[in-house]
Amino acid sequence: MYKVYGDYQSGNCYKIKLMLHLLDLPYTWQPVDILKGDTQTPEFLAMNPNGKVPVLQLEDGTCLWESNAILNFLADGSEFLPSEPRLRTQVLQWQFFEQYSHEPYIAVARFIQFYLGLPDERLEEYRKLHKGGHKALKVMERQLEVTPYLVGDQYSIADVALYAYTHVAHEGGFDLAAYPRVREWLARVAAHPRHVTMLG
Ligand SMILES: N[C@@H](CCC(=O)N[C@@H](CS)C(=O)NCC(=O)O)C(=O)O
Repeated sequence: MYKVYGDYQSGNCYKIKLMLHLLDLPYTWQPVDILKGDTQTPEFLAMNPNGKVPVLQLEDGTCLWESNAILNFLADGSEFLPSEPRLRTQVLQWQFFEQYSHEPYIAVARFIQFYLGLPDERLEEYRKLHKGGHKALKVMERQLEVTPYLVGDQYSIADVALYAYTHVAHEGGFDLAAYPRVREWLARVAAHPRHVTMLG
């Protein structure tokens, strides 16, 4: 059985939980308190030298880290990861986009607002993050005007990766009113019969 080290409120950790539910795989969850420094202990750093959740521990003790890498491991051979090289590359394309052009803006703005309570000294940074976050949402909106999921007609781990922080973007102060296709896509993803919510 898999063991996940994670924070329930973290979108990066939620990706793993959602994937395990979509694949109907059993797992245990070990809560990790980021704000208390649980990710910086020698024991945790032995599992992930980068000191971040999520970590997926396999039965043989191997620890995998980086949320999107873990998604690729779990989804291998399933309907959520196409084997055809062009489609598989498009899945990776959206996952790299998520880590470089989406998460650093939307997740960090959410961290400042939701975890830290929007302290004055981070307001300027928060406003700058909004510019980058809206740019990422526009890129998604344009793709979702053309296809129901980020890679064509099939729900894939590209959607799992981007759903995680987009569905809680409002907790970082992002209004999705201007992104109707993104909102329809959020509802489409949430309608999957094995969908699980972040805190569910
Ligand atoms: N690129 C990493 C990012 C992981 C990450 O930023 N995790 C945060 C929680 S969302 C964390 O563990 N922060 C604690 C710390 O940096 O000490 C991934 O996708 O897994």
